[in-house]
Amino acid sequence: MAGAEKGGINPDEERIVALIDMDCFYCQVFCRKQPELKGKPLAVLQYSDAIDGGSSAIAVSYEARKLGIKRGMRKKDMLAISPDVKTVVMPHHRKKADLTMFRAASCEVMAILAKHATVFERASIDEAFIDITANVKRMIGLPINKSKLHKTFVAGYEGSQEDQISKWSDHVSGCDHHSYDYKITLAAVYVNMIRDQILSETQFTCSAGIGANKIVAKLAAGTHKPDSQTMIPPDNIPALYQTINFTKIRNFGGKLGTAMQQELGIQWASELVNFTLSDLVTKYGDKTGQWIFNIARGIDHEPVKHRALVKQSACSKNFPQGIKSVDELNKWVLDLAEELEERLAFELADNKRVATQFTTHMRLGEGGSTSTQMPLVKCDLDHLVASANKCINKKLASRDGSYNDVIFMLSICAGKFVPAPDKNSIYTMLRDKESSKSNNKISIVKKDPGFADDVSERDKRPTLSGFFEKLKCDIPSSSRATSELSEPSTASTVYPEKSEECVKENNRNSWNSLSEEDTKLMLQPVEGSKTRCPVCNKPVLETKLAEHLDFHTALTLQRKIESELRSQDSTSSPKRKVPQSRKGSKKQKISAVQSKNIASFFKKI
Ligand code: TTP
Repeated sequence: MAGAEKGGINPDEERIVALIDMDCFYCQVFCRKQPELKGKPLAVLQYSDAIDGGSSAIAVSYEARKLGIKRGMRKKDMLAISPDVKTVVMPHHRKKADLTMFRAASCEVMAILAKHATVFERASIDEAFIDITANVKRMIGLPINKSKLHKTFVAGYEGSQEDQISKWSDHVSGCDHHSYDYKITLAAVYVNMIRDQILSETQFTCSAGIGANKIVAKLAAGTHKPDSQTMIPPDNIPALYQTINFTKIRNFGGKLGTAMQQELGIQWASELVNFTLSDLVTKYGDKTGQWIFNIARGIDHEPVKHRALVKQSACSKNFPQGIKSVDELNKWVLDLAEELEERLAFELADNKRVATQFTTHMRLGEGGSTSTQMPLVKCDLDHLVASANKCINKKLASRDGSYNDVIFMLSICAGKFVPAPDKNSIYTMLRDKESSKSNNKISIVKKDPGFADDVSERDKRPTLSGFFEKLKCDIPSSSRATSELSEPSTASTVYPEKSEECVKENNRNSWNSLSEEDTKLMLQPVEGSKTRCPVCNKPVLETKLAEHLDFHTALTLQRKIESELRSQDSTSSPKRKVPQSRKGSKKQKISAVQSKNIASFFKKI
């Protein structure tokens, strides 16, 4: 099988993928705002020195890198290396880094990328994969013009950039137009054009990797930075692998990579090929073993997924000294929830979608890192605060009502976005009606003595069942349970320790600056993409969720009608015998109501 896919190409599924990665992104955004910084050694600090005596760099310009300045260095250490280093401090809002300026800049770039690729997958605030197979297909037949391959390198080749392109052009001139080497060269020309456009429209430089799949494109992108691109012809993958530490391969950076380092005793990507499929399957199981075996040969079947919008919105805060009191925790829960609510409001207004899942991540003193998930019924402040408290209490409240651990990092996150239900749907109407009755009172965790809050008190908020209760109708227990904010479930206890991961996730956000046309393009639902219904937790096509929620509402109405009919029945004299024929007519009446008013109207999904 591997032979059939030699060099990372599956003959049935030939793709050309590029990873576009902005160069020292935050530095470039600052330089555009303050042009006097351009070309200078520059570092972006997390905090000003007044806030944190020795704040460290989160982004470093290439001029500063040449001097030996690295990300994570403290300001005083950088100045000791070179007094010429300029520093700027991240903007702050609510005592947290404010990413608005960077998100807006990211949107400008992503909008250009989305226009030029058949499939576009945003990977982080400054990175995106694009599948340009179809774009390249349209170019087949064009002659290769060396001048269009400026700033382009060929992985596996040595020498200057000009030498590499000269050698490669000679090779490609002998290839036919169906060969992958010819097509990847067209792709390099195309990506150069996109990078030029990004530069002229935004003033930002970026780097790119071009290859047969996401894994090799990502590896290639990192080999020549800044403002350059690298193509990786399939036959050159073994040569590239000889120069790359295997932990640099996507997904090998974490626990799996560490375990592999210990168990396989390898350092370079090229060494992976020494292990047989059965070795790898025995050590890592069928799926992971096969996957590693493929990666060793440059094979990766994962397609570029259509994802123009962020997967989730997260707001987080580190507490180096730990949260000291319940008041402090209350304050931060409220602050984070307010920020998240703002972002979710943008998601609704700009992208016409709502989040249906809520996750809380915490880094604790003794409890390590922990993550709790629950369905999100509504994206307002009230629900966000209540959900966060529920998750926090579940983890931290001990029976005597005291803290049982210290929080060093708190992150709240809303995800599993689905298209916003239609304004005219029954679900939306009922939800809005119910919501208008909310007294907007936000209750947070109990003041004293600890976290053990009375959740039932705190969560006295209107729900769908509340709406029906007001109507004095019986809701069967099953529907009541599902229409209320469900109990959180612990999803996993694994959370990326690296703050980088949190920051990157946090960085991903809205698409305010896209044109209507771009937004439409990006909002095209992924064919067949499924989500879980926040009410019944069943998998549902994203595009059908609104309709599915209408079904739940209809079901509740149906039960209400049944219940009303039952109660009418029970209030009638028990002694009075109902003739058989009339009993039958009542059943018919119920079923007539069901079939005419509800069942026939809402299709079960
Ligand atoms: P990166 O793409 O990792 O780095 P970069 O763009 O600064 O530099 P390079 O040219 O090497 O790709 O991160 C993108 C931005 O994300 C970065 O400019 C600053 C921000 N960031 C943080 O805030 N904290 C972090 O720990 C990291 C890694 C990045």
